[in-house]
Amino acid sequence: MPAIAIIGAQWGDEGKGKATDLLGSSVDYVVKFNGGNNAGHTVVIGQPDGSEEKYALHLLPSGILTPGCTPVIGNGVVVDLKVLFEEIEGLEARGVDTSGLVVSASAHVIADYNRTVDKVTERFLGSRRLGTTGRGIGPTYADKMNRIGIRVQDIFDEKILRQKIEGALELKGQVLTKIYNRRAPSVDETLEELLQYADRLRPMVRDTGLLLNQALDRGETVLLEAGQATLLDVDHGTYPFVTSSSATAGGACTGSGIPPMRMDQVIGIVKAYTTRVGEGPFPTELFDDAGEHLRKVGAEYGTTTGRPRRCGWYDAVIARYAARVNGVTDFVLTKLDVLTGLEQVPVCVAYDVGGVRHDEMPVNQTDFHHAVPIYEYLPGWWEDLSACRTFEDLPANAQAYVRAVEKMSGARISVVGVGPSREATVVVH
Ligand code: 2SA
Ligand code: GDP
Ligand code: MG
Repeated sequence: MPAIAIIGAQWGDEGKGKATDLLGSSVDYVVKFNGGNNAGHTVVIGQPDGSEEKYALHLLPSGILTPGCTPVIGNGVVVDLKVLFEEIEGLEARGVDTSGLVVSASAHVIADYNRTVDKVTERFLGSRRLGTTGRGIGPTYADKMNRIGIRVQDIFDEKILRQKIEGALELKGQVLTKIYNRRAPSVDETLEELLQYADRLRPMVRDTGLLLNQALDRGETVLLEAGQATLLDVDHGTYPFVTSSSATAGGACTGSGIPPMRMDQVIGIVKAYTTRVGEGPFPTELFDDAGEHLRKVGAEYGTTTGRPRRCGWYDAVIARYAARVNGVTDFVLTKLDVLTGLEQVPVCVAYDVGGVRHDEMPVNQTDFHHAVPIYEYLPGWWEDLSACRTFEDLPANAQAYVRAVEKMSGARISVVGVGPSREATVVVH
């Protein structure tokens, strides 16, 4: 399987980090193709002494934890250089070899003024805020589209870098001072902030599109790891309550330089219930004890910001939509263990919008805001699933839940997660 994309099928935090890590040992390259340090991917690795090591990755691809696998930051990513080196140092201090990391010369760089613009925009918007992670992601992608962005390759040419910063600050400086009443950094301040990383960054930088296509030519395997998820995708998500990048399978191509026809498999990661962090519509959201139960048992707190995640029941309309938008070939259904101990497990099969049944995602955003879930109730189970390793190990009602959800979701479920660690995984045949 030469090129495989791993995609979030809901609003993120489905367990993409664990899924990437699971496949990591059989792939040659793991590529992050969108987003930046807004992502939080958790990988839990069992140690020979029985203890567990937990890693939270933000900017680096999860493949960095797999010896022999080359981690790649693709052209579709926005890179905060300070965070990049902090994350590298943090992993090195824990004994992880990060020397194989490759960074695209065409990835964009998050400048100090864009972190400020992100945070003050949120404050300025007040009740209309998006609930961003405040990492400067949106303003940096806006600069990219506005053609005033700074790319990794610019860091190695001081004259060009200065010109780019001057160009960007002509606009950003006005926004910061005139609209937000903030001090804009000087050109020299931003220049100095970025140039300090040039020498350390230089050996990592490559034409990653060429590197990855040559790897595929040799028959090597490339895994493309999405940040965020389908419903947060700037085109296909719940706009404007989205992130600013292409988090879907199409984005895996544009964000890496691998053409669509070379993509062999698209794995959708989907949680056995739903969560969302930040603002925006969420039809199956729970505001009662059941939601609190999912948050507590599922440890649903932001990996990057620590924010409590909003929790709700499984939404098959969304899963079907993700299957369609991404061309999902296989789903990994994560966190089934979290549903243990419920008398009945509701699953949303369609929406009621003003008395009209919708089996597909309403194209009109206002309709989605008013969507009321139509539930089917599946019988629950009480057994602890964490030691299950085969589908047959799962209690009958958990098996039935997986099969029912599979039928509604538009693609086969190939793997089920029953705990955070690599080992807590059931392969479904
Ligand atoms: P941004 O910062 O511009 O990308 O925010 C825009 C929206 O995208 C959401 N977003 C996320 N949603 C889920 N998980 C994310 N990563 C972290 C995690 C989040 C955290 O793994 O838990 O720690 O809070 C992520 N990144 C961006 C964000 O909530 C906005 O709705
Ligand atoms: P990502 O952003 O999609 O990589 O997901 P996060 O790492 O932000 O959040 C997923 C959380 O669920 C992490 O804490 C994982 O360790 C954990 N996790 C992943 N799969 C499972 C599972 O099958 N069961 C349980 N209980 N936890 C899981
Ligand atoms: Mg996450």
